[in-house]
Amino acid sequence: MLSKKIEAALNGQVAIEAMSSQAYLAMASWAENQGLSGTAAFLYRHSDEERLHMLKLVKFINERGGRAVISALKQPGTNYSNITDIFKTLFEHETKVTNEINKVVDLCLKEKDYTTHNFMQWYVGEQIEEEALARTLIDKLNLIGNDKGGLYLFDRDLEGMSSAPADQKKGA
Ligand code: OFO
Repeated sequence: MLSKKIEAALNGQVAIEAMSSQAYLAMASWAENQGLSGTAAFLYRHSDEERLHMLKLVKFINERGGRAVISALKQPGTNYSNITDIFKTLFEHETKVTNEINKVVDLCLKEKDYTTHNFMQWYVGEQIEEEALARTLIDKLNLIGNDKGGLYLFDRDLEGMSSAPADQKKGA
C-alpha cells in the first residue's frame, strides 16, 4: 500500500511524463512544418515513449492501492529558432525530469518504501540514456553548424533512430 506522500509524489511524476509527451509532440509538429521529416519522426516516437512512461506510473499507482490522477496540462512552447534550439530545450527539460525523479527516489528511502524505490530505478536508468542521447545530438549539431548538407544527413539519420533505451525496445 502506498503512503499518501508517495502517492502524491508519483502522481506528480505522472503529470511530468505527460508534459514531456506533450512537449515532444509540439516539437515534432514544428519539425514536420520545417520539412525536417526525420527529426519529426524521431520526436513523434519520443512523445509516444513519454506517454508509455506516464502509463507505467498510472498502472503502478493503481496496482499498489493508490489512485492515479490525470491532470490538466499547460500548453508547451511552439516557437523554436532552429533544430539546435529544439534539442537544447529537450536536454534542459530532461535534466529537470531527472531532478524530479531523484526527489521521488529520495522520498522512497525516507519513507522506507523499497517497492516503489525498486520500481523507480527503471526511470533512473532511462534518464541516463535520454540525457546522453540529447547531449550526443547537440554535439553533432554543433559540428554541423550551418552546413545544409550536414543538416540533411542529420535529419535522415534521425528517421530510424530510436530514443528508447535497450530494455524498453524489448518491451520491458
Ligand atoms: Fe520519461 O523520460 Fe524523458 O522525460
